[in-house]
Amino acid sequence: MSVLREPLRLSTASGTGAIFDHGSHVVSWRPAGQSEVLWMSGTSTFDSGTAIRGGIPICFPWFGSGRDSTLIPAHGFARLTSWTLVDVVERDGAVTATHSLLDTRLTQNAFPHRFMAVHTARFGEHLDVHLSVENLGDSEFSYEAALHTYLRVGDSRQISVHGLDGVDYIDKVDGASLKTQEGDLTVAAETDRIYRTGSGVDVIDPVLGRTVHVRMSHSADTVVWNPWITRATALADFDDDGWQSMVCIEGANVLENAISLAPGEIHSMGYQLSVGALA
Ligand code: TA6
Repeated sequence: MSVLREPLRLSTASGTGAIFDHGSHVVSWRPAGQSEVLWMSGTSTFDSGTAIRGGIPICFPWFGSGRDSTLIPAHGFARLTSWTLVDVVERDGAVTATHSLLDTRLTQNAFPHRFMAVHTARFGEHLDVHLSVENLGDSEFSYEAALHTYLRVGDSRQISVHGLDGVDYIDKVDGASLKTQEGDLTVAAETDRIYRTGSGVDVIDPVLGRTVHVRMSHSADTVVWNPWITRATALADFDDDGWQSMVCIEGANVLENAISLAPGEIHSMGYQLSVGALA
């Protein structure tokens, strides 16, 4: 295990961002004129053996402990692996960092398939993230994936998440029971839900006086997580009071929405953040 070097810090007139090769993990995005949009834990470890707590972890090729709840490490190996920086390109006022990850003998132990994953993060007026996976082998495989975004908010108890009304969700803090959202989502207890939609949400934040627009492409699920008091305290790398200033809004393809890829096929999922006035 070794300590991670500094992230790649990127800056244009439209904003700044930062990304580690470890996990191809975005840890900062600050559009011009705004405060930081992503939440980072003050107690996150930055070493090669653990996942960074905050920013945008990439969960791949499974989510949590996988579809049969047996897999380790949690959320797959992608966030624990150093990706290869392919290039950094500045264009039209934004800068894009591209990383790739190929299967290795080590990944094949856990996930016996040949693949190439490519992650692009475009830092500009918007933050645009894409994760594509190509099947390089000669038989079909399936995988789960999530862009597990930690959003920084003024006070999680005062936000409302708009865009999920009428959507079915799996409530992981209530025995994975299936429920239907009524109205906007507010956070008033531990929240860990898989909403069966990828149509995007708006996070209305009266304390920071802004709305964060979350848009997704080719994601069938939206995961919403806030650990609340007890879980936050139990997690060593999570600030005890960190639950007050974050909410995870994740674009995902999990459980029966896992992606199947035939040989040579590619699937690409996208996630975009932009900041607007308080709705
Ligand atoms: O996305 C929500 C979730 O799967 C929760 O169940 C919670 O455990 C969280 O991710 C964090 O997982 P981690 O492995 O990073 O501690």
